[in-house]
Amino acid sequence: MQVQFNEIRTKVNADLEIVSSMKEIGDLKAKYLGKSGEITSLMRCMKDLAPDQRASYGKFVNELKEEVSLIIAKKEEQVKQAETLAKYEREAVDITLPGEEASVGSLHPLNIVKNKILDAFCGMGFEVFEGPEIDSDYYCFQALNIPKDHPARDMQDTLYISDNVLLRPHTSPGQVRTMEKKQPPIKILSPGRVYRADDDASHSPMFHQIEGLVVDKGVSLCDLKGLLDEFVKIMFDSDTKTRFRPSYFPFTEPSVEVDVTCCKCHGKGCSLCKGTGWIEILGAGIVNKNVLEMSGIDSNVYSGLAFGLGIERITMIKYGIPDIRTLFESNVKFLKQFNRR
Ligand code: FA5
Repeated sequence: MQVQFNEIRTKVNADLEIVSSMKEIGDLKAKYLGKSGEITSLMRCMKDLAPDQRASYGKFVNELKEEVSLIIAKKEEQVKQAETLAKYEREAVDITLPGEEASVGSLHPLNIVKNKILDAFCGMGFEVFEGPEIDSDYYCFQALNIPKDHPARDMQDTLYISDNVLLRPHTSPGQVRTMEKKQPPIKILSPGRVYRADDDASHSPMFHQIEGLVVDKGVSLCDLKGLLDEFVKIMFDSDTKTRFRPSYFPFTEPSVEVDVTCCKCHGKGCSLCKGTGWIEILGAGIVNKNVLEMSGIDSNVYSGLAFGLGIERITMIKYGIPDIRTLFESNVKFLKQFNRR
């Protein structure tokens, strides 16, 4: 009996020499201590022994069982530690390595400038109203004091869908739609895409405008000048000046075109401003009384100012972009320059 027990001891020790994983420890436990393990089977043999031998046999088997359990548990602890250590080494991170930079997108320059313009005017109490891009002849022209066959229609190369439906050539219909819905005081901005049959380095068939409209009692050209002076100081440098030049728009009377001192040469004259020191940024004026009346506003009580600016034009001036088409080419190298990180 002792010989058999010693054989098992030797076998267990030999097996333990070569195990190196928790899985193998599990297999070893099953082999000796499991339901049909070798030591468990020894226990089962007890019933075949003579009654007087059973007690001492049982004692020996139990001692063997305890001994084997102990040495397996000891080895189990060692293997567990070794496995944990190996896992830590496998998962170790070298925190001295430089990090991998995630590539982050950025706003398109036109959106950066649009947001800046909206922020500037919203800070002065303007609300935003967006009109439709496909609009009627009435809103784009007639209600703006441009009847059918009026020569001023040639000022914009309009893209017609049918006789009365067109892609809006400017955001000025936003003035009419607002005045029809709202009585003064009115102070709105109407941004959006506009379309014209126009295509060269400074003109695009699709571009963006922002219309501004203020209607209240006693609104004058002085208010327009003050408002736009403040706007260009926010948009460009604080020493940027504005200049009003007489112009013509059927929906404003008087009408002006507004220039700012060139942001590249600060008024001295350079290639960007073609030597004049000034760059035109928008059209504006005092809302024509006919337009107020057609939209249901009493022109004897109220007056208004309006302006319309091109976002592409301001973006090109601000960032020194010579060709408008660059803004629509989706060239990632160009667009990455506007990543503000
Ligand atoms: C107008 O569109 C008037 N509705 C503006 C206005 C509003 C005047 C309210 C008075 C009162 P104009 O056609 O000049 O005006 O266009 C305004 C601006 O749009 C221009 O200063 C220019 O910056 C921009 N613009 C005009 N055509 C194009 C084009 N094809 N591509 C890019 N920008 C353009």
